[in-house]
Amino acid sequence: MAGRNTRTFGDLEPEYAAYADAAIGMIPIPFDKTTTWGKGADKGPDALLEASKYLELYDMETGSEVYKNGIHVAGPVEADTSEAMIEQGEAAVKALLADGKFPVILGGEHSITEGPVRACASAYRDLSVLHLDAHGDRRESYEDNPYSHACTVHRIKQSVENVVSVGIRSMDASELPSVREDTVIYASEVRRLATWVDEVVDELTDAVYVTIDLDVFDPSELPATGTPEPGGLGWYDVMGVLKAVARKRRVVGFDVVELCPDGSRPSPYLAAKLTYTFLSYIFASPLQ
Ligand SMILES: [Mn+2]
Repeated sequence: MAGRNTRTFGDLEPEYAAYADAAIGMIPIPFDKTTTWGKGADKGPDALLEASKYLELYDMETGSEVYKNGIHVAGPVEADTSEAMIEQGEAAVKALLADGKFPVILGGEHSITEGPVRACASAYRDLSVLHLDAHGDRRESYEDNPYSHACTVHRIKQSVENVVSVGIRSMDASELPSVREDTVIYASEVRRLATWVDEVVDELTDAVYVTIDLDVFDPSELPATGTPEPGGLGWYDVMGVLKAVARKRRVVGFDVVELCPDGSRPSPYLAAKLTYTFLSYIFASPLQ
């Protein structure tokens, strides 16, 4: 709609998008400094928000309209260095939590996850992180950079003990000790284990932060990401595990990262629908 501030989610009317009454706060972190192949994750938040204008705001599965809780999109975190971006991301999420709002962070490359996880780890004791990704992300350093998007899980394990990874199908040999410490459901296991969703839920503590690297999806469903990997999960796989976690655990925040817009509509729309549907699951849960 011409003239409307583009930084809203779902093209919401001001009464649902204003900060004061919104239960949900979205923070764009359009950061892309360390990605190694396809560049453009800094364009992810705007593409997701633009696509969100075309969502139908009634969620059929839960029979709910989660937008009525209010969804405010904050000004973006803009930083030139990884250190500054992580600090500002942590501060922005802490401010939302202090105001009692549910944080949703829109990336950006995967390294944006560290600040929000730190903020949630200081707010919730015994926090788990559920990590959806094609990649292990457990390198200690990549291309001589410890802040690389390939190091995210290694870094967040400094503030959170329990990380559960789902969808992994590409990693470096140096990551083996780290994946052996954690619960990892590989993409191949999603295909063949009927019980994988229960296993994921069982391994999570009560409070859970979820980080969703969109390359967890098969590139046939979501091609617009910087480092696509074949053999990925489908929409119903991802939404199935998110629904179970929303119902059985307390989700305290989540991020959606590594959308690298390629000019087509399906990927940004999938990212927007994923964000909205997950919020519908979370807010329909009696635990919320
Ligand atoms: Mn990845």
